Amino acid sequence: MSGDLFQKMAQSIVDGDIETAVVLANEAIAAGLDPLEAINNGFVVGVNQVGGQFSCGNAFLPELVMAGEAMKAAVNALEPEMKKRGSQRTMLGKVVLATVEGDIHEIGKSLVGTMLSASGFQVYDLGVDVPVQKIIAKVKEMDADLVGLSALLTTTMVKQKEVIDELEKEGLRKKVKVLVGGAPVTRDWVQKIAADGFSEDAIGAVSVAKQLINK
Ligand code: B1M
Repeated sequence: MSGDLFQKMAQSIVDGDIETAVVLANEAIAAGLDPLEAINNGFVVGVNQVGGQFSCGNAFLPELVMAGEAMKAAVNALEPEMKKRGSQRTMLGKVVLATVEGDIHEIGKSLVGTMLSASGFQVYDLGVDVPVQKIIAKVKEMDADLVGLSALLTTTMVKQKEVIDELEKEGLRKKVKVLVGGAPVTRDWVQKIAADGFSEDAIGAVSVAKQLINK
């Protein structure tokens, strides 16, 4: 039963069909499915398919855009349920989250933000295409414990390093932990830029964030 639903979810993203994606997301909630399972086994399968087609020239920007919009709508529909399931009372720490400058990919970053807040972190999400200085200013304003930086492009990953360099310059590096992620981010890269933590997905991001601030 859920196999069939997952397949339909993936197809709704491939078709860029926002309405169907939202209907299927709500069906998953009504059936008591774990929203993250719906995302990972259903919708993400579709978005990866479109990404693969795009990279080999069999799909074009409008298809990528529509798949992204449908994916965003599905994740938005599932978000309240994710928060409900993960709701916690204690405040674990303050997080400033952003997709780095030059990069407008927001779905993975927002998913990480949702999971962090559902797990008890106070998250300030600056959105996408965020300049280094804006991130640093927010860290200071919030007296943040952790900065989360998402980058989906090989060309924008370098901005993660720029944020780390700037934290160093401002004398904040020892106090503020840096968690990085996004499809092109590898362990080698994490070592190279001396980030504190890395995760391949949103669930992992929560446990790494907890470890980093000793919670
Ligand atoms: Co773009 N795009 N895109 N795109 N896009 C990719 C990333 C790409 C791999 C597609 C491809 O060619 N196969 C490719 C990058 C190639 C590269 O650099 N190596 C690419 C390209 C080239 C581009 C453009 C340059 C295309 C163009 O204009 N010619 C352009 C760039 C625009 C810009 O940013 N300046 C572009 C634009 C777009 C859209 C706007 C159309 C749309 C985004 C819509 C939106 O976000 N609102 C889009 C989409 C949808 C994709 C793909 C298909 C899907 C991304 C996604 O949402 N995945 C993507 C291919 C792919 O990844 N399969 C692709 C689902 C999401 C849940 O996963 O974001 O990986 P993800 O997040 C995961 C993990 O990575 C991790 O946890 C998340 C949850 O599990 N994670 C973190 C992410 N951030 C984290 C932070 C953490 C920890 C973990 O700590 C802080």
